Amino acid sequence: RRNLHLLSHDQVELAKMLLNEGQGHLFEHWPEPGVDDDKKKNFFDQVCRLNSSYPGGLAAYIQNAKKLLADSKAGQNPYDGFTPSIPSGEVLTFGDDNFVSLEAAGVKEARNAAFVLVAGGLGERLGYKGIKVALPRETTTGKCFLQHYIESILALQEASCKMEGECHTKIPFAIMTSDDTNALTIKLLESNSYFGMEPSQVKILKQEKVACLADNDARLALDPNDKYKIQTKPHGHGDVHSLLYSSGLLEQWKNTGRRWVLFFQDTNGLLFNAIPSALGVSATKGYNVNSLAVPRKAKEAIGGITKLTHVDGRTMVINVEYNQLDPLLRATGHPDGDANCETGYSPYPGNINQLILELGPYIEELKKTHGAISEFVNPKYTDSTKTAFKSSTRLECMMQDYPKTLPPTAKVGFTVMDAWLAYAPVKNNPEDAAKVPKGNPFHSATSGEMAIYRANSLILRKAGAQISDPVVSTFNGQEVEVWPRVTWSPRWGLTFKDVKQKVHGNSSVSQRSVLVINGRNVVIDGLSLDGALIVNSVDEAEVKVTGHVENKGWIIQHVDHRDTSEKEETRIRGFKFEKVEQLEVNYTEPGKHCLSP
Ligand code: UGB
Repeated sequence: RRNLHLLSHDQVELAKMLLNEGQGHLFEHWPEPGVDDDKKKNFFDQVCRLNSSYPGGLAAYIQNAKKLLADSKAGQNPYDGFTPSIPSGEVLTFGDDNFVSLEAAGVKEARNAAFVLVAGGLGERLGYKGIKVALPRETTTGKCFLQHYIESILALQEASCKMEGECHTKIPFAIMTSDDTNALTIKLLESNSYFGMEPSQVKILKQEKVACLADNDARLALDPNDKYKIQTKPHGHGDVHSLLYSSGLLEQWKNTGRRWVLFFQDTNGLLFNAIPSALGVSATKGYNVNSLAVPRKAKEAIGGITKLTHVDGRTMVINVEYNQLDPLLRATGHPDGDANCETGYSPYPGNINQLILELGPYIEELKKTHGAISEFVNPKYTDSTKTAFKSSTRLECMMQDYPKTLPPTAKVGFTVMDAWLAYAPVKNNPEDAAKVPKGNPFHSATSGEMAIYRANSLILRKAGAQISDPVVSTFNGQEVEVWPRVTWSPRWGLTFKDVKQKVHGNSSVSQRSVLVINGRNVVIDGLSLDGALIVNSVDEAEVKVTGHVENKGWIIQHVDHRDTSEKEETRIRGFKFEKVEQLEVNYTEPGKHCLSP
C-alpha cells in the first residue's frame, strides 16, 4: 500500500485485482518506498504485459488456473462422459484422378488463402540450439525450412494467379514467434531478402509467455533469480488464434478477399506436397475446419483424430493428444488402449497439425471467444497427495483445440494422406530417435531428410520414371531407406500434374544418384542418370534434359552425433555428402536449351 504512489492508475487497479485474487505474496517482501523503486515499476510493467496478452486479462488467467488445478487435483479427466470412436474423413490416394482434380481445385483457391506458420517453439526435444526453421530441409541443396515454405507459397501464388488470369495477388504469410525465436527469425528473413517474398507480405506476431503457478491455489510464482519478476513459461501453439484476432490481421485478410487460413508447423518438409489437394478438399466440401492427418502408428507421439460422443448426445471430431488417447481408450472399454489394428496402424488417424480454416466462420467464432482456446494444466506433483508441485507449472493450449468451442452445425472434417507424401517432422534428438520402437517413425533430422528423397523418388516413379530401389543404411542408430537424392524447387513440381508434364517415362535414376532441379521449365526426357546432376535455369528458359549422365557423384559419409568437430546440423542427421564429381549446368538465358551430354 505504501508503494502505490509509484504506479499509474491502471497499475493500481491491477494491484487491487492481484490482492483480490490471493496474490498478496507477490509484494510481501517489498521494502519501504525509496528502496528498489525502479524494480517495483518494472515488476508492474511485466504485470501489464501479462495482463494485456491474455484474453480476459490476468484475472481470467488466475481464475482459469484455479479451476483447472482443482480439477487436476481431483483427478478429473477432461474426457469424462465422452466415448471415443473411429471418425470418418476424406482419404486421398496420391496421383489418382480424384487427387489430381483436388490439387487443381486447391491451386485455384490458393490466391484466396493466407498462411500462418507457428514457430515459437524452441524444440527442446531436438536438442538443437538455433531456431528450427533455419535448419536445412535437406542437405543436398542446403535450403532451410523457411526458404522452402516461402518458395512453396510463392509457387502457389504464381500458379493460382496464372490459372485465374491475374497477376496482382500476394498471398499473406504470418509467422508466430516467441521471445525464444523472434530475433533469429527476423534475422534469417532479413539476411536472405525474405527468400524472394515481398517483405510487406510477411507479418510477425510474437506470442508472450504466461505466468507460472506455484501451487494449487494458483499463486503466481516469482522468478527464483529475481524477486521482482514473475516466472513465465510458453503457453503453447494455441496462442496463434488470439494473436491473429487481436492483431486485426484476420479482418484485414477478410477485407482483401481472403477465404482460407492455413496453419502449419516449423519442420515438416513434406507438407506442401499435401497443401494443394487438402485445400481442394476444403473448397469442394465446404469445410469450416479441415485437419490434415496421416495413418498413425499406435503410441506415435502425434495426436489422434477421434470422434467423441458425450453421454448428453454431443459429438465432435477432435484431436486427442498422444498422452491422453491411450488412457481414454482404456477407460472406455478398450483394454489394449492405443493399439494397431489389422492394417498395422492405429484406427485413429494422426493429426499433423496442419489446419485449414474458412476465414468467415473463423472470424465470427473469434468475435465470441477473442481467440481463447480451451486450456489444460499438467503439474508434476511431489507425491500422491497432490498438494505440492516439483516445479512451477502453467496453463497451456493447443491450436488444434480450436474446434472444441464450435457449434454442432460447424462443418468440421479431416483429410488423410499417405505419411510418405505429407509428413516428416524433425522433432527428436538422435539418442531419443534411436530408442523409438521398431517400425515407428523416428521424427528426427535423419528421417526428415531421407523422407524428402523417398517422397520425390516415389513421385517421379508414379510419373513414369524408373527410379532404383533404395538401400537400407543406419545413421545415428536409426535404420532408414536411402533413395536417390532427388530434390526440386517448388516452382518446378508444385502438383503431381506439373511433375507428370515434365517427366517422361523413358528416364531413369540410379540409387547412388543425386538430381537437383532448380528452374520452372526443365523437362526430363530420356535421361539416364548414374551420378550427380544439378540443373539450374532461369524461369524464361526451356530446358530439355536427355541422354546418359555418368560421373563419380556424391558419396554419403557417416557422422557420429557425438563428433563435436562437425556442425550441429550435420551431427543431428548423422551423415554428410562428399561431393566427388558432378555435372552442374546453368541456363541463364531465355529460350530453348537441350542438355545432351
Ligand atoms: N509452438 C509455438 O509456436 N509456440 C509454443 O508455445 C509451442 C510450440 P511441437 P507438439 O504434428 O507432429 C504437436 O512441440 O506440441 C510451435 C501437436 O500438438 O513440435 O508436441 C512449434 O514451433 C500434436 O497433436 O509439437 O505436438 C511447432 O511449430 C501433433 O500433431 C509447433 O508449435 C504434433 O504436433 C508444434 O510444437 C505433430
